[in-house]
Amino acid sequence: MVEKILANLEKSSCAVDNTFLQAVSEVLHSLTPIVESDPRYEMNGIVERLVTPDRIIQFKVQWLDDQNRVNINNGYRIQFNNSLGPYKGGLRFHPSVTTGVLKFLAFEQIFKNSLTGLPIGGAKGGSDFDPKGKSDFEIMKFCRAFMRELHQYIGARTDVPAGDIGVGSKEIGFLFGEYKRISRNYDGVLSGKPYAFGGSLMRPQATGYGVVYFAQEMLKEELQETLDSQVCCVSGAGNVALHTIEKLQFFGAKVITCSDSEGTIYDPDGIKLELLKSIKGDEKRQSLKLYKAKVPTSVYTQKDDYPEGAHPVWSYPCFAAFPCATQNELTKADAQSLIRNGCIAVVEGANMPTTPDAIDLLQEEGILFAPGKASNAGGVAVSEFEMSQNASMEKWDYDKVDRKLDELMRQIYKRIALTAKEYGRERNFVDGANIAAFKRVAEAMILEGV
Ligand code: NDP
Ligand code: 2IT
Repeated sequence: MVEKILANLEKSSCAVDNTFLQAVSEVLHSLTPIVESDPRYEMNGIVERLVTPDRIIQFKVQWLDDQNRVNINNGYRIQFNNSLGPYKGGLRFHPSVTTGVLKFLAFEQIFKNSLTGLPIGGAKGGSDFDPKGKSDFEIMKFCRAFMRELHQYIGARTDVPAGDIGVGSKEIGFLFGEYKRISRNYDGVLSGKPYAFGGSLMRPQATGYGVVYFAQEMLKEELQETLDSQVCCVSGAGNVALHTIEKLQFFGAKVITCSDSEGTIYDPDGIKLELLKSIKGDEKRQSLKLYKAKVPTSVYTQKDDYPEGAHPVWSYPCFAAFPCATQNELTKADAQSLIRNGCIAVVEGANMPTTPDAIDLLQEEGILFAPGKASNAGGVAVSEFEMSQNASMEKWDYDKVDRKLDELMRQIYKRIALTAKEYGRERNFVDGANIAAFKRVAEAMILEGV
């Protein structure tokens, strides 16, 4: 049945849907045994319903740049599934954004949100707008124009967007300001807001910290290992990467790499986080060349000089690797390089950063592999905590959010490890995550009827 659904989907899809088909294919292959073991899933059309978005919203965003020239971008919101709660998921502003990319991200979000155990459905949105190189004023004008269209589709109990690539608390602040002006509602319609007006403490840190809490639990339970004194490689230099590096360093690890879309830094003495933050933090989005200029002993490799098919960020001996930039950034060649260099765990901070053939290879070689929908779920979980605080007009302190995040990441690890074991797939955390997430969503879909 699963093969038939996948074939139908492939037939009805176009080239921009590649990443969506990749995500669906991985999930459906994990689900084959469970779907075929329970006739209720077929009777209720659960798999077909689950791979079809509830709605795809597309709109035009027109705005004036600093020279008063007219600019036009596409805006999107994909509301994929709200069986477990209001649609929830980030907004991505990046030139590579298409409906295909957002469908993959929204589909993955359903499963991630299910794994948190919290009442949130799956969605994603964004635009092909590129915030890089734009003035704050231009970003503000774009965000206002984007929200003029988006506001009618979202609401604190309907759909709650947040950040993703190219969208941090600066952009969320501008978007929230415009929503408030239009609706006159001061409700939690977006998460990841600045702390000054309803944001949760620790939301900026949550995804990266959660990744490391997950890694710590997995390493302890599976290998009786800790991160202390271990060498780690991280890719990316944005929100998720910076906070992953911060927490890894807190636990005593030595992080030797980071990257952006233009190049890679290798610092054998360990990444200087304060310097990196001064270049990349708070949506500054400057070049990593500035890091090399300040740390002459580091190595900067420009993208044009990368070897064919392999990324230098994964070419150094390390204990664990944390891909935190973007989808399909860690290929089979990179996996081979990590294995050769003694890596024992790959923990995804980004969404689907590892290609399917790389995952297969890592798993065959017994490397612990944590899929992003489990290991990066801390961001959306703290978003849900922010929704809770906004709804009850409360403010939780830093320690409370941190404790709850740590506990939640441990629970996700336990849930997927147990599920994998239960279905005879011990240590296959991809199958464990997909099956555990599916069961919760499918049950809700059956109970609510068609
Ligand atoms: P940011 O925009 O803060 O940072 C993205 C980083 O990845 C930047 O260093 C960027 O480089 C690099 N990057 C982006 N696109 C590419 C590309 N095509 N090739 C190479 N490098 C690229 O985003 P986040 O840190 O928020 O997001 C990173 C990943 O984590 C994404 O996959 C996102 O979906 C996922 N994620 C984010 C969450 C969050 O809470 N923010 C939650 C869960 C997952 P440059 O600066 O040059 O553009
Ligand atoms: O991919 C993700 O989980 C996010 N970008 C965060 C989503 C959210 O609603 O906080």
